[in-house]
Amino acid sequence: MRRSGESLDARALLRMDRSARLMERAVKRLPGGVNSPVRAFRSVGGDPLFMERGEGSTIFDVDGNSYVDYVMSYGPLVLGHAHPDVIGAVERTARKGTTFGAPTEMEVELAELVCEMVPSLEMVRMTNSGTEATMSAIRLARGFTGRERILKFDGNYHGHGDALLVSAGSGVATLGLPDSPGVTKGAAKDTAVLPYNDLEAVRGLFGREGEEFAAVILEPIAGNMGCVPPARGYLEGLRELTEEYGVVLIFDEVMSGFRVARGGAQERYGVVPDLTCLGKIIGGGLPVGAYGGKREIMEQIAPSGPVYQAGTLSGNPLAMAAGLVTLKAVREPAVQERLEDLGERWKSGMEAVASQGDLPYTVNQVGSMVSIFFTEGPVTDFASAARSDTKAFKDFFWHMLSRGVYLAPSQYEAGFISTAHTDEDLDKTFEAAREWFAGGRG
Ligand code: KE4
Repeated sequence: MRRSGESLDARALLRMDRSARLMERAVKRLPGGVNSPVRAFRSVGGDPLFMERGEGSTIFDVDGNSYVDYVMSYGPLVLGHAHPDVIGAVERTARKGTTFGAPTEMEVELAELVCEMVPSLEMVRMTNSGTEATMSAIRLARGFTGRERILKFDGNYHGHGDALLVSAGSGVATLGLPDSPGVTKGAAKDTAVLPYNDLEAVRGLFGREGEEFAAVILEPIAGNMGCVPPARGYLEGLRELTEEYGVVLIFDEVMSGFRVARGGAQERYGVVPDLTCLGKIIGGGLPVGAYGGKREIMEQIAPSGPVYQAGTLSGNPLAMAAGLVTLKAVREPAVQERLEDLGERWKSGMEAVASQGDLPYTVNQVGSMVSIFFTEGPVTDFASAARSDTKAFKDFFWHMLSRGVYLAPSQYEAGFISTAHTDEDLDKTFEAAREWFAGGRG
């Protein structure tokens, strides 16, 4: 049987000295050496790789190692790294100036395009991150309804806004910090948390206290406990309950938006929320978030209404240019079909090799969002995801990395496939995984 120390052997196969030297410097000036916690490899051990460049589906670290990349910056790079059309648009735009603090035509163009693509959007406001989008949507829902309480779901992550950093998924779950220090009782007291995919729990809460709630916010396809699809009827049920109690339904599609259908999960499942939060793909790799929805709600946002929200670089030309190129590409049916096909092939190929091993596994996939969990299925919520054998995941992660396949360094992150991923990339992935499963551990 393979020992848990196996990953040390796998690590030994990687030349990492430049990364190691950079990490020594980084930790002196950056908390944990990184600008976002999940990048620090804390849940898989060891130090992170420092990356030099990306090209298509491949990422290259500073020691000259290359990898098939399934992190893809945690979702934005749906067309792959350094897509020539995106880079060209950013270069051309930058030559005319990078920011003006004044409206520009491209902001109108991107707003029109996003409203054309996403069923719930009549109006939209650009921000600089998904966190800004969700925290603004929450404030807007509270301002619009005059109510204060919000409902979120365990294992869902909506960025690091105080009201939403309560039993979050993603980095917080990975770090095992159910509630971050610094989030005050006052900020958290109005946030209720229920298990994901449990409609009866919502029905019960709302039956007792529904009129107190301003909003329900959820990932319509969860990606921050690993990839977990909505249970049949779950989204429809939430739509009915929120309508019954006058609660704003917010889909956080920062991850699923434009990826699982051109109009995101709301198009895929045919359930239209009142507000939608977007990020990642909408910026094509540059910092963009957005929130939008029904006109009567969005017109409450300053300066047309009293709910304040602002941002120096919101809608900046470089991000708009990258977003426009990216969304014009992903709105094409052929692109969506390719993403769907790649995701399905990844699932079936990974299941085929995992079935050769003796470790329990579950592969979840929606479009080009994928995850393998080392636990008996089904994985339908955070409790079932958290039953995964994270030691096995750690071992798997380092084995795959040493074979040139870069998975997210956490069981609780989804994998992302881009249009740049090839048959060779998938074959390399399956071959590396086959080796691990056949090694007696998996
Ligand atoms: P940002 O503030 O990181 O742009 O977006 C926050 C956010 C909001 N909603 C959802 C559904 C998200 O997945 C995210 C951010 N996702 C993580 C990955 N799980 C970003 C990676 C990181 O934190 O470094």
